[in-house]
Amino acid sequence: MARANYIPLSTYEELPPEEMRREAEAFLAKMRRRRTVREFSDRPVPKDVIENCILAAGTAPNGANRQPWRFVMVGDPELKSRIREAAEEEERQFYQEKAPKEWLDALEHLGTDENKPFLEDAPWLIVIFAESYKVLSDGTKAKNYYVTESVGIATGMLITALHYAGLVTLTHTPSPMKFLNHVLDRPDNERAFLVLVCGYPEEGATVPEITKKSIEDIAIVVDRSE
Ligand code: IYR
Repeated sequence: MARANYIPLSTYEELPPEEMRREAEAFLAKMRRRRTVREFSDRPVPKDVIENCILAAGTAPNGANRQPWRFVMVGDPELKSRIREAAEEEERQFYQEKAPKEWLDALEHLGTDENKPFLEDAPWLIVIFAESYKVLSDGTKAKNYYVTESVGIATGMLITALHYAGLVTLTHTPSPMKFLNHVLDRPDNERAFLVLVCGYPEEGATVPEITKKSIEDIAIVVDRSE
């Protein structure tokens, strides 16, 4: 492939240390307000808001700039019902047969089960597909790189963008997810990565009282000794 033309980095903005500190603190405060929500209102959310959040996700760093993601925005009630039905079938098997006891024990405090009404209640389901390989116009396959990492980063940015827009999300991972290819008519080179349920919280929605790990628990500092 021809080498890209290199242009000056004109979009970068350096911040004075005080502002840098303020921005980092403000961002943390905003992110600490994000909660995964399982009870959704059916209030509509404009499509252009979701599209802009998806465009923000599409700025994610990724392997060889292949941008190996597809975001299917499902707002059609009929399709949402079909997704709910198929997901609940998979989930019934998960909760009643397949899941090892250790996994069920780990989930118990969240109170999740096979019932997924949010798949119909929420105005949008964003089904994220990872493009495992690209099919060229002559039908040959071209490998994509770091697909899971790339799609994972983009998904994190999408969740952040939707939170910034004043919406709530639920990362839903029915397993297995192959049914989503059939229901949404996606080709074989795409595999469903996760379903991001998105909208307004139901009035009176509750969330589990849980804590996040401290800086000591999640960061290891390797620095020059002072
Ligand atoms: N996919 C199932 C189970 C589930 C698994 C994990 I790990 C969670 O953090 C939450 C749920 C479900 O959606 O119910």
